[in-house]
Amino acid sequence: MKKVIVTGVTGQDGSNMVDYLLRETDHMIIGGVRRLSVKNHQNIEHLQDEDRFFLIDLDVTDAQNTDEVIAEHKPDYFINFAANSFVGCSWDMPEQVFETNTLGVLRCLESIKKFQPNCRFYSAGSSEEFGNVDYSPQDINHPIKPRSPYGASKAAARHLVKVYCESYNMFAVHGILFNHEGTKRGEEFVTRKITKGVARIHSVVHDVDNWRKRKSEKPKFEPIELGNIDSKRDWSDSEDFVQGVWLMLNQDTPRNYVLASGETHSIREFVEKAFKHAGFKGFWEGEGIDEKYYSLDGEHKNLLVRINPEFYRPAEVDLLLGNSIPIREELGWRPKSSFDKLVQKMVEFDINAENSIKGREGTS
Ligand code: NDP
Ligand code: GDR
Repeated sequence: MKKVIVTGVTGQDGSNMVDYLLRETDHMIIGGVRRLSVKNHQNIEHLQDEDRFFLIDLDVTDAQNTDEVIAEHKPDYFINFAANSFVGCSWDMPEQVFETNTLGVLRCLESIKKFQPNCRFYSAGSSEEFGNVDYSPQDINHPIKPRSPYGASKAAARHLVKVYCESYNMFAVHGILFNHEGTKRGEEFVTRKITKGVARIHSVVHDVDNWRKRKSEKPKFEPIELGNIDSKRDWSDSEDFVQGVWLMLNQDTPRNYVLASGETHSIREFVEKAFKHAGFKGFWEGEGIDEKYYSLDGEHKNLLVRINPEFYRPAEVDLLLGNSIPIREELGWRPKSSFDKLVQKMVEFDINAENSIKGREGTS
């Protein structure tokens, strides 16, 4: 039985990758988790009774740990999703970001080189490496021009992967993945922040309808606060991307590919679509930091979204749009989702989650 080590399994992609591998292969899957004071295993709770999945301690900031794990388990594949993946905080803790995202990759490559040189390695690259883009859509040959410590950390990792492939004849790929989301997405990322906010507001407004029938006072809700709503991203579903990662790891010779939807949408469009899926008819008013998104409740305007400059970044990536034609044509990658389906799935999931919390509170 082949063995696959996946790091970052408590996060979005790692947990989706494990689900995919359990479904599509008969390999043994080893999930790497780092020690935290409070366990955050909600994304892998459903795997507790899986015979072909177990957890090990693996912190990529510790070389002794990566050495021991590779020497003991001798994996056939090592998929490294471990990272500080939040661009926004990378200006506040650049060293920690490089420690995990760049030196973490270096430690994995070194341990594989020493103890299991035939192991196939995946490094989680990012469209943030392109940063200040020269042309659209961006393909794998686009110049590396990061705009954040996070983007720079991933770009450096990409160079390391290339150096190890060329120097030691290792099989290592650094896929360039554009934004991908889903129901396991962290709540600090803009899509999930919006869909959770929409669900929260939906739940209050839904209650208003009930209370209005009982002629009691209208409850209030806080609007969602966002930063730059004009930046554009190429969003996909993480569940589609894990298949692309696996295809990259199973090509004959290691080659990096871009995974992307080939569509770009602004944060503003995401807001509009998310509220629409929750049954709100919204409209924008004002400009710049005074711009606001409202819905109409009879004569009364409900404030749904406002701008908070606290969420602006020191430097922004204004536009991302990826060209994934090569992996579709050469490796047969076939994403199933779409922007519309993705937003709908996230909004419905978060509304159902709000409703079940409310249901539990109602019965307790
Ligand atoms: P998440 O933030 O959801 O997951 C990151 C994972 O890394 C978590 O499980 C986290 O564990 C783990 N981790 C953090 N530090 C360490 C460490 N020192 N040792 C071991 N594990 C650690 O990210 P995603 O799933 O969204 O992304 C996966 C990878 O893909 C990341 O490398 C990200 O940078 C990259 N990427 C993501 C894109 C996206 O749009 N999602 C696009 C392009 C690249 P813990 O729970 O303990 O914090
Ligand atoms: P990104 O994702 O930086 O593209 O990195 P994020 O969702 O954080 O931001 C996307 C865009 O939305 C703007 N924005 C806000 N962002 C956040 N988080 N919170 C806000 O309130 C807000 N308001 C506006 C941002 O300025 C930005 O333009 C993601 C991560 O998954 C990386 O790990 C990955 O490498 C890249 O995608 C590709």
